[in-house]
Amino acid sequence: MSQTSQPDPAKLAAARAAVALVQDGMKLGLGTGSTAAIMVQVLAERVKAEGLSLRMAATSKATAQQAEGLGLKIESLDELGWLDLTIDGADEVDPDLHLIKGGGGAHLREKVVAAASDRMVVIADPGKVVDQLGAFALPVEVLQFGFESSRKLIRRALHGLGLGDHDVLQRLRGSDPWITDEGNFILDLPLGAIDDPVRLARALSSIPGVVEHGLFLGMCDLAIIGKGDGSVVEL
Ligand code: ABF
Repeated sequence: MSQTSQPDPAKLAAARAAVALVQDGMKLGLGTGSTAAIMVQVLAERVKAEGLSLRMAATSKATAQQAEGLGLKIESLDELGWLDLTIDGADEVDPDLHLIKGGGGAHLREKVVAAASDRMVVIADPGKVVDQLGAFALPVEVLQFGFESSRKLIRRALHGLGLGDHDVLQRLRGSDPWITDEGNFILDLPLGAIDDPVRLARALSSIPGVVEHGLFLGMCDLAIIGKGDGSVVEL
């Protein structure tokens, strides 16, 4: 694998195991984040070595740029219509394969692509496996329009769920607001622990101005957890 710096062995192991699931002729969704980036590189090497014929959509401009730089042709999700398999990273994976995603700021397109796929496979290092979601601050993508009122409504919803008063932090890139590929802002919710992710997801989705949250519930079909010795565990 031609990389200036050696990739994390656990992430590489997970990426390789996921790429092994790719069959010639598939329509693929390519995820976002550092683990997904390793997967894209491994996939590009396999495509070149085996002459695979694939059609691919990306979950972010960053992934599209990386893939095209590696010689992979990226099409829009609309051109592909429906996908056979999406391979993506995650910030947290719980025993029910519920996920928190969005640390990379791409969870809106990631969720749309995953939902348009027959199968979603998550690739991660062991640090992402948790007993309960929530230690990772939950990302929520919100419109720029009415941003402060959305923030207040989110705080009110959390309080109404009995989660108490929580910070709702605007994500910054340096000193500027983080702007997603869709031109929206991101708020991060450091909840600590999420007892009822289904109820929380429903509450957040009902708030005007909230575009998408990072709870992926019932969407992940398989989680491949890489280990430092190059082996993997499937959840
Ligand atoms: C992306 O990958 C994001 O949704 C998620 O936050 C991130 C995980 O990043 P990494 O693989 O770099 O740990 O899917």
